[in-house]
Amino acid sequence: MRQLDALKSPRFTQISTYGRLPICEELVNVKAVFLGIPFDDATTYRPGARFGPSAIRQGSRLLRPYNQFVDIHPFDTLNMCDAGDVNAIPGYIEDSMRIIEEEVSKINAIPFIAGGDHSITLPVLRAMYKTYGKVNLVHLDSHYDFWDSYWGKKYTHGTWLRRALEEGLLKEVVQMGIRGSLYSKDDIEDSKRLKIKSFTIRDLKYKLEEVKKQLPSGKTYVSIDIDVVDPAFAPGTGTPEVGGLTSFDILEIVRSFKFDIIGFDVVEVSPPYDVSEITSMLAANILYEGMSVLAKSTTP
Ligand SMILES: [Mn+2]
Repeated sequence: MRQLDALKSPRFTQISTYGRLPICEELVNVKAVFLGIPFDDATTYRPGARFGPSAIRQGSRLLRPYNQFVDIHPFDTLNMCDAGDVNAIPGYIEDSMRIIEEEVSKINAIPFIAGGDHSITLPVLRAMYKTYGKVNLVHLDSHYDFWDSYWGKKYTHGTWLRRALEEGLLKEVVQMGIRGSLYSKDDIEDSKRLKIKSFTIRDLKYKLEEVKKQLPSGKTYVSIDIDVVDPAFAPGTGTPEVGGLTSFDILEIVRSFKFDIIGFDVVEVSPPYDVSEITSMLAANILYEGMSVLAKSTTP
């Protein structure tokens, strides 16, 4: 109950000097936590996502307790707290992945994760597999992220999904928001071969309601690369692609989720490329909407 009391304390109703949530002291009756994974050594272009967690905490400080569109008090309902950051090791991808998997496995609550580059999702999915067996994945991104390797290397922020499929961690996979230039037409063929339901940005813009019907039901992990949002709304990221979702679009898509959320990440926020906290505030709000949908599903 300690986290709930902290949420009601005067210190918390004012703005915390850390993030929006009180720091976890003990995980009693805590249904969900915020967790930072400050790792960006698997990025292929602009770095900086290791500073995502601290910027997203800063971006969360303006969030108020009641979500009027979902009609829920997410922090209160889930008795949430901030579980701090995973101790990833700069420069050591495989070691960091092992540590991320271990740390996420230890948390007996649904994690809402701030990345970090997209490679962190692979060890998180390994941890999900340990707890739940195979899970569904809803992946919002401007990129496919199922390439086999980059520079001959298997673990990068563009290959995590291929590895997760090879390791048998996933059931249904639905991708949304794909756009931009590709390496070749093979990328499109690969999504069919890998049995992934891939929807482009045009699918989202022109037939969103049909796409929503393709979303899975049951236990589902959500992974959102902030670059699914247009760089005009989310400039602080490593591999921006023009012609994306608006900030309003992404919030509405998350609010429409009906499946059971077992984990949720927002990755690739790179604060050194951000302007006026626009990207980190958006990331904090996307996580808030995810928490709200989960909270709503736990109330009668
Ligand atoms: Mn991406």
